[in-house]
Amino acid sequence: MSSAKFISIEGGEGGGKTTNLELMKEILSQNNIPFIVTREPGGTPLAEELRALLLENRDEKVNPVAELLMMFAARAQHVETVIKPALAAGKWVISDRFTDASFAYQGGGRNIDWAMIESLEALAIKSFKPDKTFLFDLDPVTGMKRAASRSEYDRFENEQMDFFKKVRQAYHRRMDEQPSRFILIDASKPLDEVKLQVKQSLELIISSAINEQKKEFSS
Ligand code: Z5A
Repeated sequence: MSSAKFISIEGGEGGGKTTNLELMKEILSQNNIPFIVTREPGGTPLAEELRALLLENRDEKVNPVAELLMMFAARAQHVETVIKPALAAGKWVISDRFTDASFAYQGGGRNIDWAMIESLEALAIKSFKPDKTFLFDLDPVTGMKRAASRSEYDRFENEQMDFFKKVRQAYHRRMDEQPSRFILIDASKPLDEVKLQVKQSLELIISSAINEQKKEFSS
């Protein structure tokens, strides 16, 4: 059995996912761990097309359930054609967002019933989950200030502050429901401190994976 791990990174706007993803790649490379980096929505040609449809600003109001179904359509394709094959080949997978984002944005932000998302999760991906999830937690007012340096906002970034507050609460609800999977990162701290916490947490995951593998070999 492969001891490759599936790690997702989550959080609201400007929390530093992209910035810390680079650090995670460096640490895995230094430890000679084979890995792929992917993202949601997206990660396959079909899912990237769905991403473009989902993120672009449009005049037509997008129905929240239609949005949720598209997120899961992209995810089903992503899991079966990219994530599971990589793990089976012994490669670690780091995904910039995964199912927790659907609970946070569509459940929290768009008020879709939690149980409905759980049913869809079971149907689309059989509740397949990351081994560990880094949650970059940040007050959305600060997050939006950080993100403000970007030239154009996509359809999600154009939402109101109340939406982002609900997204943050929903991420916390998800973490409270599955505490052992989550690593909470206080993204309000200076970047050096955030990076140190990410480094220490990822190194722990790596050392426990190495121990798991040693046990498998010796049994
Ligand atoms: N979405 C959804 O609704 N449902 C779903 O199921 C899924 C997704 C999967 C695409 O996400 C959108 O899809 C997303 C949710 C929705 N929309 N939103 N919003 P995305 O991940 O592609 O886009 P994003 O959320 O906008 O992420 P981002 O732009 O990549 O942000 P980030 O990675 O968290 O931030 P960053 O680029 O690393 O940092 C922002 C700036 O802050 C940058 O200048 C950094 O240098 C700075 N920074 C970072 N950390 C610090 C600290 N600690 N101190 C000071 N400055 C910092």
